Amino acid sequence: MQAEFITVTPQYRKHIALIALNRPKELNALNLQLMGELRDALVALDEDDEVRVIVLTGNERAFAAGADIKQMAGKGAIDMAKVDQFSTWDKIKRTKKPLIAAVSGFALGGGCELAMTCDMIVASETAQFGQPEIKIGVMPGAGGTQRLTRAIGKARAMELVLTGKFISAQEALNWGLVNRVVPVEMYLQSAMELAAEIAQMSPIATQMAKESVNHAYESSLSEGLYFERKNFYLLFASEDQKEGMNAFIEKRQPDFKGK
Ligand code: DAK
Repeated sequence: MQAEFITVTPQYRKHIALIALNRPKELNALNLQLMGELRDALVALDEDDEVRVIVLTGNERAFAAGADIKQMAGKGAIDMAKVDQFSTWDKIKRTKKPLIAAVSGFALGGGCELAMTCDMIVASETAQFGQPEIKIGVMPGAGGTQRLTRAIGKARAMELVLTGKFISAQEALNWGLVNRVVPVEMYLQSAMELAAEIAQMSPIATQMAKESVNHAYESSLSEGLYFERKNFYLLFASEDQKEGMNAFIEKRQPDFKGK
């Protein structure tokens, strides 16, 4: 089915898919339909062997200005629970392939949370990040209090969540929220360059490495190390491991097949 609020280009570059959020008039506010389309696109791209890395972007003015306030305003707690948006967000979080957010303009509330759900963030120098939910009488609901705190530390996260203030791309870089900041005309290209570097690697290894790094959030150090070790051993069952190591020994570039 054709998506209305996102555009998906499975082979934007070799092995790299691009998803662009596309509700420009509403600053890409994340309504339920958009989130469903995004979830479905990520599931499909995860199953597509030609895709190794996914870049998620918005437009120059906004990555996403948050969940759709107009859609939520009249809802009660039970309405929210029935809609169960968490299952959609959980599915997005479980994307196996590396996911890079290319952010320009506003990344606020659910928009900031969506960027943080990605594995890396490339920001344009005009990007602004924030969790302004407090200003509309609520609080972050899609991981903001947890992921922001882990990314930038308690003191800074507390200030952003309790005041709702925005930070610039440069501050986000200084605080470790984003990977790099580039001029606005370069942000998508820069995200593509990072994606292309990763797309050259064994797709099996990148997915297991991603899974292992993410495990650091959810386990004790000893559990995390155990998890990492299992994935490490498992990679020795792949043809890509043989190819990668033999290519090194034979002084040539590896040709990874994802097998
Ligand atoms: N929702 C709906 N419409 C929005 C919107 C939003 N979040 N943000 C902007 N828009 C709309 C505006 O209403 C306006 O529409 P019209 O009036 O033209 O019809 C249009 O986009 C352009 O916005 P502005 O005219 O306001 O543009 P400005 O440049 O003056 O201001 C702004 C830009 C980003 C500072 C401002 O629009 C703004 O403050 N927007 C709201 C930011 C915000 O509060 N975001 C947090 C929303 S709460 C959950 C998952 C996630 C969430 C909750 C639960 N579960 C899994 C359960 C997330 C919650 C949130 O994100």
